[in-house]
Amino acid sequence: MDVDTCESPHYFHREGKVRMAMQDAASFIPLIWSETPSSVMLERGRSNLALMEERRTTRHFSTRDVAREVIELAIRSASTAPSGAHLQPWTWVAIRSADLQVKLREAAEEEEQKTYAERMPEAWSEVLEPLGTDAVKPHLTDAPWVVVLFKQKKRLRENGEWGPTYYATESCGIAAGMFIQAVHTMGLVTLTHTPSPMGFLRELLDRPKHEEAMLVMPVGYPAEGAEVPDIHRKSLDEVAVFFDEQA
Ligand code: IYR
Repeated sequence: MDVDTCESPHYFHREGKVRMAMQDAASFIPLIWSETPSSVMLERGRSNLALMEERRTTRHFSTRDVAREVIELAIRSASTAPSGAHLQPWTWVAIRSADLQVKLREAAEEEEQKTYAERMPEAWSEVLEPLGTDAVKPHLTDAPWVVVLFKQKKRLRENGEWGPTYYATESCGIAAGMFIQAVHTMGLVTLTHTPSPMGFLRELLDRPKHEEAMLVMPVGYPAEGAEVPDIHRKSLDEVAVFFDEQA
């Protein structure tokens, strides 16, 4: 998938001329870009890696409040993500409401209890067990904020008809990653929670039918004494293959 090129109007060549193939094409402006010296490039890359290596998913959240602007900044950062045909097929529902968080937790736990007790095959539970996950979700009521990411499966066209969105799962996945990075950069923690099934979220949060909940992310400070599983990340050799003529 090349979501970035989808942001450009599609061009085609005919009789030596380049023509627009799309109606209402966006106009073009110069790319704002200035060269980063290679020493600075590496320095930034290394410090970004060091920062991201410190990111951990914890299940233990403090009830300490977080300013709304922090959440707005994370959502705005995430929403700079590339997306299929630049349709930006996401809706972020940000919740700081004890009442709604209790409702959300109760509904999520109800589904999760069935999942953990009845729906989860052994091949799944054996990989979850070391991570200590279970159907009890205190982080949904402890964290000051819960952000729910909805994927827009359709869009309303100018002619009033519904059309599809494209690569919406990939687009929202990229945006979620950027949200997680923004939260971590600001010194807070989040947890990617995927209640399954999560259809109840559409009704609870009053979202339209063409939107589908994808991720539930409590955001806040870690609790004092918060713990994380003692797990390690794969090395570069384990995750990457290079075809590099200069090596
Ligand atoms: N949705 C459940 C189960 C779960 C599944 C995976 I894959 C995880 O990495 C963690 C949990 C839950 O949120 O508990």
